[in-house]
Amino acid sequence: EEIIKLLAIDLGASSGRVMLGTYAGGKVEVEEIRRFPNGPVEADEQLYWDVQQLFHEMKQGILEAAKSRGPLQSLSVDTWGVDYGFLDAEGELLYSPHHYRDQRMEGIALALEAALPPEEQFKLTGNQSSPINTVYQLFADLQANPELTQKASLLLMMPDLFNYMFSGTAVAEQTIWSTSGLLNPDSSAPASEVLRRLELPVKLIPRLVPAGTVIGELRPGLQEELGSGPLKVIAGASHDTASAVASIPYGLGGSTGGEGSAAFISCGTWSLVGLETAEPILSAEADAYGFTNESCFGGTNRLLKNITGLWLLQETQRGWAEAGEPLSHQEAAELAEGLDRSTARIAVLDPNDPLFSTPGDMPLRIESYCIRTGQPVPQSRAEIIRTILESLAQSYASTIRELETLTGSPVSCIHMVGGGIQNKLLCQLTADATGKEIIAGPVEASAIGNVLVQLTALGAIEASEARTIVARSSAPVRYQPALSIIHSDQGGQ
Ligand code: ADP
Ligand code: LRH
Repeated sequence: EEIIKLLAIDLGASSGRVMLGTYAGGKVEVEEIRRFPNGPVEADEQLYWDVQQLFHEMKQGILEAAKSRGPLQSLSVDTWGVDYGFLDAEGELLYSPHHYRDQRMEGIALALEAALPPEEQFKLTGNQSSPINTVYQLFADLQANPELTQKASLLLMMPDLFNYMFSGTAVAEQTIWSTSGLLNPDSSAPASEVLRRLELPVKLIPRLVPAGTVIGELRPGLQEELGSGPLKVIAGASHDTASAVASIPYGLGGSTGGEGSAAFISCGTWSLVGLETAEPILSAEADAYGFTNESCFGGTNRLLKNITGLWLLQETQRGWAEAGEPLSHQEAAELAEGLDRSTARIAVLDPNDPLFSTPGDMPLRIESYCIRTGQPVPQSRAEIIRTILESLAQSYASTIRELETLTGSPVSCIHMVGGGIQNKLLCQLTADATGKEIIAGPVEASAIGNVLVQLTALGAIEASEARTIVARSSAPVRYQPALSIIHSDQGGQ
């Protein structure tokens, strides 16, 4: 029986991890080899990726896996969207890549939007305009450092950059580039009108390749250093959200579930709420609601909204830890669960309010948001956490309703994936707020999606089998909406 082992390296905002993926007997398993922090580093009041440290951590993970679990066939890196680094003509990294929570785009957004209004960005690229998008960051970089036009020869999105550092081959993988605001809506080519209007050099964009492309082998020097043998390096679904969505076991939607109408919530630092469509949805209504179009593994479209997710809770917990009163994720969830249901809804936050998007004192910002919007201020830690979770569930529910309006068909059930589904209260609140069945799992969705896409690139599985393999490999947890809420929903129809 064939056993395939490979490494999925997933760089999330709450941590980076090197995961061993094992495919055997028609099932896929992931095992954590190494987990390490992946916070932004600050220098001169700007926020950056710690590229060298991360590369070191990834190498340690490969070394460990090769020694204890080898032989390994391949590796692939996925990261969050929008961030990038530059290579010079010699193929060396130029400058440290910025982190999107850096604030250098603030000063240039108006100038960019004067040349290319948000509605046109949406029409030309399918992407919702946002100051974190690559297009805004690149525009800011070129304004601040005009010499970049000469010095930079390629722009590599972060997973492409790390895959390049491993293999020496530079490509532009479509799923990660679909977050940039620089490609056409189906991510098949650069959005030439955008580049022209903003005077961005097209030569910076490398050769586009689809998710699941073998781009080379681990550099010989690294093979020797890490004792790994000739690993293949694969451009996977290198956007973490594309990988997460590739792991969703659609088709488990229960009695009401038609596959086409199942939605997803990828629940980590961000909450990504959406569904897959055959084509990008470019209507003014989709734009006005705040949706974006990104590419999925296999070339379908992902219509989704980026909602500032458990970041709110992570930042709150970070503040408490710094004040010497740390609280684990599990303790946080349990505290909020302890509140009585009937009095637990204290205030509702809009998680996407710009107030919450940058690092800082989250409880203080929540307080000022509540005062600004005339709502009671949550006082205890339990109340603060509960307010965050209830607000996330409310914002998921309104987004699901918008999706139903846009597609003209009801959402049958919702697949929740990612680290956040370990918060059972959040899953239950989401079932209650949406009135839909929640099918939760897998937790390590990005890593599993990353593994599956590598397996297709290696020719070990067919793309069409991937979701069945996940369904076979682990059972999801189901949450039903509370009865009172179903009744009140039906009453309104
Ligand atoms: P990312 O990929 O953005 O780093 P993850 O998908 O790993 O995010 O999800 C991280 C989030 O999952 C954390 O912010 C935390 O809120 C939640 N989480 C992780 N572990 C637990 C747990 N044991 N109980 C409840 N929530 C958890
Ligand atoms: C989630 C994510 C999301 C956005 C954001 C920047 O981790 O990738 O899809 O692109 O980070």
